[in-house]
Amino acid sequence: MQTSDYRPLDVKAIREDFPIFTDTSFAYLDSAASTQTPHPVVEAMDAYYDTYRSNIHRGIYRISEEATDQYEKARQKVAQLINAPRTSQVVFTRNTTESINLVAYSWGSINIHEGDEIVLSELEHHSNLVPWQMLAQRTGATLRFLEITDKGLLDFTQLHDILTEKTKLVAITHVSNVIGTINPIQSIIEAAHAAGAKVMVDAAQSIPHFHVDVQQLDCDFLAFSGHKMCGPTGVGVLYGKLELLEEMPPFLGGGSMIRSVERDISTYADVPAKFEAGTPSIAEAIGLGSAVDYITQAGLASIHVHEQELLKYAHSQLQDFEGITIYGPEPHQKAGVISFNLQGIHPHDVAGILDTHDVAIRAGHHCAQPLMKKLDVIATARASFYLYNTKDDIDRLCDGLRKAQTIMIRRDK
Ligand code: C6P
Repeated sequence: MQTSDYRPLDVKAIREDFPIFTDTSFAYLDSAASTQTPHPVVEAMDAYYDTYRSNIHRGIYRISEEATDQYEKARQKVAQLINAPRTSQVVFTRNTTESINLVAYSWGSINIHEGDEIVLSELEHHSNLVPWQMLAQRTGATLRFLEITDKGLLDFTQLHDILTEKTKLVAITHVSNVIGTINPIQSIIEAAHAAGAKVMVDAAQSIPHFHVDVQQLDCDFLAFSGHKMCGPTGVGVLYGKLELLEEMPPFLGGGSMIRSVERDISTYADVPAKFEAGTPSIAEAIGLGSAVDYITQAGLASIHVHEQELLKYAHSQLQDFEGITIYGPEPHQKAGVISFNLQGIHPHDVAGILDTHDVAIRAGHHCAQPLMKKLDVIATARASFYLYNTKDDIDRLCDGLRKAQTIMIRRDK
């Protein structure tokens, strides 16, 4: 994790970039689901719609060339953000889910066979589980799971036993969206490679929060979503090693992904176009490029340190609540997420009462039902932080929780 660009965040100035925070009483604590959008990102998309809206990679006229140029610049910005060796290794998709499905269908169709094993962890979001279940069902491969300890950390002692010559892929989250655990991804990648397996990193909850360098990690694939990093919905990223992307068959067929088309057969374009069939999310990709500028200017090291402070503060405030269970590891072992339950109150009630207090959190299974089972709960309440959150937001969360306990305990009597 680089700290070279660290300087304290000017959170007051940052909040002014987000029109939604003009309402100063609103505590938005659900950025792990989707972040808010700063004004420069909306402006970048507005500029496309107002001044050069057109399709890309096909129009021989000025505004189409401008649109193509801005779309490709966004790709360059994303490549720089993750330190991809080449810009062409960045494929625009709709979201993390689509990126993972792309790999499961395309790479999986030529590399996974009956008897092969795919290693996942108990922390996975359904997006990094269901596509591999579907692949296993199609091919006769088997899924194996790295378990977590009582503290919510991966049980590293299992890693070397679970990785065998049968392991073809390790598909693992960098950061748990439920309990925030930051996995030791570099060590996992090294161990997987030593066993001859490829690694797919679900970086949906890491890329927005700290520096991730794909060359340093040496991961084979990495996926993330624009809407969790101040960008718009409808655009995501798949990074892949060039030789893997080149050998993979297309995922979707149609316009833009071809080199030539005959009546019965086609040849395909080079990467990334091979994986970007049809008209892509143009404004959204341009917006994502602007979001990359935004979080880079704030500084990813600064964002990480700020979130760590908020997490420590949240832990210190929440742990005093009667009947609270906080899930997952200590603040320094996780990214900006805190999951908890209050004894005797369903997390949906907690979230509903907090909403009447102008505090937005998420409650539910967080698209991680196997993890809920492991934690022996049906749901949790989850507060998550980003660069615009303050300790005041956490104080409001605590006030709302006190209110929830008062209401629900009174009702129970
Ligand atoms: N997690 C949350 O509230 P999409 O929906 O494709 O943009 O992202 C899917 C996804 C994949 N992996 C992880 C680790 C994630 O956290 C998410 C999205 C949101 O936790 C919405 S369920």
